[in-house]
Amino acid sequence: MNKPDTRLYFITDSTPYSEEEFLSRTEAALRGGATLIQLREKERTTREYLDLAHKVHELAKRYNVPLIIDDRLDVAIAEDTEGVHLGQSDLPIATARRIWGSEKIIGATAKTVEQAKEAYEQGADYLGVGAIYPTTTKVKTILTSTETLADICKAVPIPVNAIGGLNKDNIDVLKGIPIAGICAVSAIMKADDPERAARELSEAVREKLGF
Ligand code: TZP
Ligand code: MG
Repeated sequence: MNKPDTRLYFITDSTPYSEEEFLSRTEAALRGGATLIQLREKERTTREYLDLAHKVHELAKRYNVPLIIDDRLDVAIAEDTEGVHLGQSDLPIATARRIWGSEKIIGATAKTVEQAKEAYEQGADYLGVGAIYPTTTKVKTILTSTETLADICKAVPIPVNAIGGLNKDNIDVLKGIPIAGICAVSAIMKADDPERAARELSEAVREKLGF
């Protein structure tokens, strides 16, 4: 089992930015203390996704931060990233594990205890659970209660991350729930100063949630 450091899991959204601005914001997030990074692209061609994955991978390597590719095992394999993140309509976790082997990080989205247990049994290394709050990021999701989040943490022995609308001022609601970290897109990506935003979020997580 691979145990990535998911304390501050930064997920990208390149949508409104030029490539230069996107890469500069992404690097700022890495400088600010993101412990794990996911490249999340929904609109790009395979070739464009791969090209961007390569550029982000070069950056992430400099900061020793593992890169996870959202949705697309083929892109992850082609760039030889450290991992892939699969949702409920992507390749099954067991299939990805069979294809890519035991050394790579495979993450899964889970919104119920049943989905969480299934992903764990199929070989997922960590889970993303949410949305905890409504989000402005483009995503097909529903809200997940903090009770369900806590139940999922109890049900599986792998790291569980909370996701959805989280920022430094609203993570108190997660206190006492044994999550391994939080995921954030807009709180970092869309901040005036993404480096400071990542640093402050990382401090808030340490102070308020104790990790
Ligand atoms: N899955 C559930 S909520 C979400 C994803 C990918 C988006 C989270 O984005 P933000 O901007 O941190 O709310
Ligand atoms: Mg997906």
